[in-house]
This record gives sequence, C-alpha cells and structure tokens, in this order.
Amino acid sequence: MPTVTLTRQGEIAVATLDNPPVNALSAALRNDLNNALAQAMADPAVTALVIAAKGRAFIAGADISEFGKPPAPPILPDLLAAIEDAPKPVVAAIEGVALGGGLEVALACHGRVATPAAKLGLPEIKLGLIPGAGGTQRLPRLIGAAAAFPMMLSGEPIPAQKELALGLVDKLVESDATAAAIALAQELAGKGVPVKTSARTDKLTGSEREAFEALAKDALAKSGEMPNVAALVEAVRAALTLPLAEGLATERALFVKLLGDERSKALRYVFFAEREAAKVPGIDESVKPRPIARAAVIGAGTMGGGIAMCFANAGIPVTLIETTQEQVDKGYARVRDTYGFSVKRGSMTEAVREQRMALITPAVGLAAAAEADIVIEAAFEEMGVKREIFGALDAIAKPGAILASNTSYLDLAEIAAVTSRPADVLGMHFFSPANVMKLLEIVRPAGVANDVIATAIGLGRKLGKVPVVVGNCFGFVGNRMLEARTRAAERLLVAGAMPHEVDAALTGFGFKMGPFAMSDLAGNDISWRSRKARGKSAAVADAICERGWFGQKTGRGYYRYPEGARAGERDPEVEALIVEVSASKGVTRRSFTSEEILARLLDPMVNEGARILDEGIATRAGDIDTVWLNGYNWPAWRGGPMHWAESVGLATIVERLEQQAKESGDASLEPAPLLRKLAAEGKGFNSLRA
Ligand code: 3H9
Repeated sequence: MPTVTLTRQGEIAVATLDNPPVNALSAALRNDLNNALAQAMADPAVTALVIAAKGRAFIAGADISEFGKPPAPPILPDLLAAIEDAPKPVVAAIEGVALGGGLEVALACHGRVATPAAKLGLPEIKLGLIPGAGGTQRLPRLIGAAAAFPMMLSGEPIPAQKELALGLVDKLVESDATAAAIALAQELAGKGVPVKTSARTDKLTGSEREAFEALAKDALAKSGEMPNVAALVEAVRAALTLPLAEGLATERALFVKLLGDERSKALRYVFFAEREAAKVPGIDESVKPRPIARAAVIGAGTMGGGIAMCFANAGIPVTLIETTQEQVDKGYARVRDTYGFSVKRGSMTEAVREQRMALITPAVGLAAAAEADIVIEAAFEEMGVKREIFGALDAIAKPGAILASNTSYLDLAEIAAVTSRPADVLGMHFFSPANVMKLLEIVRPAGVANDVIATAIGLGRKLGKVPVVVGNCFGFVGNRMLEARTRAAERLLVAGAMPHEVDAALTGFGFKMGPFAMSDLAGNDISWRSRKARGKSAAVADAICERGWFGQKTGRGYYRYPEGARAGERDPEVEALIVEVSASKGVTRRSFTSEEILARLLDPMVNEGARILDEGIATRAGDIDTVWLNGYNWPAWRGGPMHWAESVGLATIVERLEQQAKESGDASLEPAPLLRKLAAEGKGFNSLRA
C-alpha cells in the first residue's frame, strides 16, 4: 500500500499522506513523499504542491521505532532539502499534530496553513534528542531564536493563536486546511520562485541573539543529567552564527551523537513501554468498554478527593461520599483549596475552578452511589472496612456498575467475593497525590470481566493517567517492589549506613527523595501499622515508631524537622539508636560506598520484579518500568528498574544478590529463578515476549 497519494485540484497537486496511526515518517513514507514531490515538480501542468494528511495527525515525527537501525534513504534532512529547494511552492495543510520531523516538514515548505486544533511542536527534547532535520536551523529563522529556543527546550506544542502571531503558520482556518492550503499555493505560485525559510535572515538579529544567550544560560544551569540541552544550545547558536550548511551539519552531528546516548535510548524505550502497557492479552478492540457518564468516590480523604478531582478535570460528574456531613464538607473544602493553589499559581482561572467544583457533588451515605456507572472506594485501608463497603454497595449500585477499590495492597478477590457480582469488581490503584501522579495500577483479580478491564483502561487514559494492568497479589507491582527496597534500606542501616547516606545514594541516582526522607514525609506509622497487621518487624523502623517519631508531622522521624525547616537534619539520637540496634544484633558496622548502597537498594527490587514477571503479575518488564516511572518517580532517563538492570547486566545483578544473600542470611535475596536463568543464557527480559 502506498503511503502517499498524489491527486490534482486544477493546477495544484495534493500529496495526501496515509501512514496510520499517526503518519510517522517511516522509510516508506519518506520514499513515497519524495516520489510524489518529484512527480509534481516534473509535471508541467502543476504549479504548486500541497502536502496534506489523512487521519488524526498531520505527521507525528520521525518513526521512533526506526531509530537505532541504519537509516534508509532518503533520509529526512535530504527529503526536506528537496522540498525547500523545489522550483514550485510547497504548502503544508496541517490538521492534528505536526510534531518533531512533522513540524520540520512543514518548516521546509514555503507556506503553512493550520486549523486551531492543530498542535505544532518539537518534542525531541523529551526523547533525549534535539530536532535532527533542520528544526534548530529553520525555526529560529522563521520565528526568531527567543521564541524558537523555549519551544524546543520544553518540547511542548504552542497554541494556535500564538503560532499565527509568531508567523509559524501563515493562515489559521476553522476547518479544511487543505482547501485553504490550495488557495495559498495558488497565490504563491503566482509570485514566482518560492521563498525558503532557511534563506530568511530578518529574524537573525542582535537582540534575538542576546535574548537567546540569556535563555541558554538559564537552561544550561538547570539541565541536570541531560546532555541534549547543551546540544540544543550549540545547534541554535550555530543557526545564529554560521551559514546554513554549517548549521545543518552541526545539528546533524549532534543529533546522531544523541541517538547513541544511553539516556536517550532509555527515554525512547519508555515511550513505547508506556504505550504497550495499556495493551493486555485477551483484551482487544472486540471488547467494548462500558459507558461511564457518572462516577462516585467513597472516602473524601486526600486520596478520595484527589480521585474526584481527576474525574472533574476530565469533565465527568462525580459524587464524593463520606459517612458524616462534617467529613464530606472537610473533604470538599480540601478539593477547593487544592484547586486554589493552581488558581494562585496562575495555571487555572477562578471560573474553571468553579466549573470543576460544580462537577463534584458531596454526599453522605453510600446510597448516593446508586446512579454511578463506576464507584471507586478510597476508604480506610483495612479488609474489614472494605468488605463492609462492598457488601453494602452490592445492594445499592445499579446493575452493570463497575465497583473498584483503590486499595494499595489488599486482596481484590476477597473484596470481590463479598458481592454477588465479582465480575464487576477490580482494583484501580491511584498514587498520591491522585490528581498529579500519572500511574494507575489496574488490578485484575481472577474472574473479573474483560469489558470491566477495558473500561478501566479507557477511563484511565481519559483521566490523563498511564494505566498498567497488573495481577492480584500483595502490593501488586509497585508496592510489592517498594517493600523489597524498604527492607533493603533497613538492612543497610543495621549493617552500617546512616539514613542520610542511603538517601543521598538514591537522590544521586536521580530520585527526588531517598527512602527515609520519603517515609518521614508519608508518616512512618503507616508502614508500622501495616507491619504489625502482618506480624512483621523491622528493628530500626519499629524502634523509631515506638518513640513516636512518625516523621515530619511529629517534627521527628529518621531526621529532625526543626520548626519551619523543610528538609530534615541528621538526628544524633536516631543515629545512636541505629548503632544500638546493630550492636544488639551482634553486627559489626562497616561503611558503604554510594555504589554499594545503590546495588543493595535496587538489586532486591529487580529480584522481586523478576518474580512478579515469572508469576505473570506483570505482563512485560516494560509494564514494571512504567509503574516505577509514573508512580514512584524513577528517573525517566534511567528507563525503570528492569531496563536499568539490563544496562548493568543481569549476570552482575545475580552475582551481587548471591553475595548479599550470603552476607545477610536472608533467603529472599537469593536470585529469583527467572533472573538466574536469563543471566545464565545471556538474555534480557525482552526475550520473554511472545
Ligand atoms: C523526531 O521527529 C526526530 C526528527 O527531529 C529528526 C529525524 C531525523 N514514531 O501516543 P499514542 C505510535 S523524533 C513511531 O498512543 P495519542 C505509538 O507508539 C519524534 N510510532 O496516541 C502508538 O502505537 P501503538 C518526535 C509512533 O493519540 C500510536 O502511534 N515526535 C510515533 O495519545 C498511537 O500513539 C514525537 O516525539 C512516532 N513518532 O498521541 C511524537 N508517535 O498504537 C511522539 C506515535 O502501536 N508521539 N507512535 O501503541 C506522541 O506524542 C503521541 O503519540 C501523539 C499521539 C501525540 C502523536
């Protein structure tokens, strides 16, 4: 099937791209467009060419799945040079997204027409790259570096009105960009030789340069681990100071180097892993989701309120239910305050806040859930409480309503079993703060209907979440692995490290917080209660909680929090307590390097991840990584725990785990059979895929 069809509208040729789902610039599309261009230029009856597209995107960019393979000709920069150098005008008709290479195609054209819904952007930065087909050279020439640089630095598309004001598009039309592009093409054809974007110099002024240098300085200071920010600065500086050919060569060399960078490879892996996570064996397009017109959330605490906000943000009416008027009023007021922060920051208007609040109906008593198509329970984390609620809901909810629990570790099958409709019951585990965190773990107990899972996936995406379907086990994927890390952190304290050293190793790796600062923030009593409920103990953590040092809320935890201090300070009493625990266990304390600490924290997580895979709790290693990236702030450029493990080498992880198991006598640190097997065979987690 050709990916481009060439038709005629009078003297204007129209090349229509059709490469579903998003018209990515695959080798086939580049080739077909190149041929269409040549044909239109060679046809004496044609005076100009319009590039239009079928489907929801103009062009989503280069085909990311082709990166890493030898580039097949024509490569994009050559194709774009051919478009720009064409003897007759070429006009882009943009409806939908024109991203990355897609916008670069449009920039090489001699005119651009778009609809207000079109999204134009250069998101390469998010993949650890920079634009690689002239974007860094043509965009500053077209709209000035002071506007072009921030656009490339954020990777975010800009609104249509701004596109027009900046001159990024020549014409904005309400609909039918192709018809308007044909009109513009006719107009340009009448003017003779088309003007090339790259020949323009009117925006390459001294003041643009100054503004760019100031922005660049700021960006470099904040660039952290990512090498592409410096590359972007270098490329844009080349646009401002060098002739076009040299600028293009500079950009290309930087782009090619970044393609081979491990951080960019990790980000590209993440792009596909996140999208694949929503694909679940046994659930294809034939499984039709149930309609969701109204939701109910049970529990108006921080979590329930945050979930209600997710619905309101997506325009879905939601009833927020509590047991007393006082509690629901408190929860409703908290939601209003949370929106208030956005209003104060200027990211939301007062009118929008009111619209969202109007979608949330506070109510007392479960009977208010009767009209909901989906009910999400976010009540106290105790099986007795859940059983009671679901038993009552069974009598109240309408037939076909989906009953979900936001539990973070309890058995969904046990919850489902108290109802007469277990096929409608599943887990929908949001992460705190629910209105911010992207992850949605969809827990699939045996017996739940496929259309219920399909509904949860679709709804999750509608709520702006990254849904990952996981199996039903204690803690599911995320918290089960987190527990392995928590145990590892406690072991490190007993063996000789101090909380600040453990936390520093993890923040040095790229996490925003280490495990102890995190626990102090969340409240150390939460895990203490959970340990006690399960008959588990952790000597240091228990001793800290026995003293009432629950973390930030009590002013003391693993650290001290003097009045007004945001970050914790080392606490000599806690450190003495840790030394005492080591002594009571007969442990001779020793020091650990950051590398050792990291290995001891992360290897056990990977080990648990391998068990999770082996048990089928996660479908793919990429699903586990998606969970950690979107729910636990794993640094994206490290690709997630399973990707990280492969970058270290599975054989190395196995060796280190064996050593740790031997030293600690903890059998849970013995390498999981799957990990051992893959390491022995020299294979990665991807080899498990069907
Ligand atoms: C670039 O252009 C470099 C150039 O400067 C230089 C080159 C020399 N490639 O997200 P969705 C697939 S770098 C391959 O679920 P949505 C995606 O995997 C590129 N595949 O839909 C999925 O496949 P599947 C710069 C791609 O409506 C399907 O399309 N461009 C690409 O929520 C649907 O995707 C970008 O970074 C691609 N470029 O969002 C844009 N894009 O169905 C990246 C999508 O099998 N893409 N797919 O799972 C996006 O931001 C979103 O996908 C988009 C659609 C907004 C387009």
